Amino acid sequence: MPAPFDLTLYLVTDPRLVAARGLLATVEAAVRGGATLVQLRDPQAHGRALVEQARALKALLAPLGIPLIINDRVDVAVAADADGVHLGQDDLGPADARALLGPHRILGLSVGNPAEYAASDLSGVDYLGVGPVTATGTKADAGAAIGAAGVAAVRALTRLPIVGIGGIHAALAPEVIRAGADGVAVVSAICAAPDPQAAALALKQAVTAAR
Ligand code: TZP
Ligand code: MG
Repeated sequence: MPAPFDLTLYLVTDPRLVAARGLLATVEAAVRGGATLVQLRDPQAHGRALVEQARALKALLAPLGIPLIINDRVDVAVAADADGVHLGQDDLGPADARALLGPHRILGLSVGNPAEYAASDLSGVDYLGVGPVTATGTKADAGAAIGAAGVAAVRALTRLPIVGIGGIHAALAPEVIRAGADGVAVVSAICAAPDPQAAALALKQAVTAAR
């Protein structure tokens, strides 16, 4: 079992959206604003560059007690000694990932809708990313938006912790929480914000108030 983790405000990074401010500065601001978990996501990056970025992020986050999750890449997570991995439906299967990660790292899985949940192998999965909740410009192949009702439908099927993702901003966060999500995951609402710390704070407050 991994150590307990907090899905309240889950920052997912995007290389284009953090380019101007920088990856570390953006993540640092988000954490100051209240982000509770960070995922390094850069689907185009080569393994070597990702490991370097993961090590730098870990050095920033570990002293703060914020877990670092790596998108897709089990090898990168192990190499950089990250806290976990987030898998899509086409990545390594959860059982294979768990075997490579060992028992203590966090394993997340993306689920696009209730049917996809039902068809998923959930062995070794610690939490679900559910969405896109609403339209997102960040991930081209994110699939159809399921709304808060879609989050509620997955919530009804599982006891796993759930984080809503896709097009979420502070005004939408309460609805996602009321649908049964344990937290919200965002890319652009923080990475593209003029003030990522203030954006994170607003999201955190919206989630906390909705509980
Ligand atoms: N997975 C499902 S939607 C999405 C990912 C990575 C992108 C979410 O980005 P944004 O900017 O918060 O809509
Ligand atoms: Mg993926």
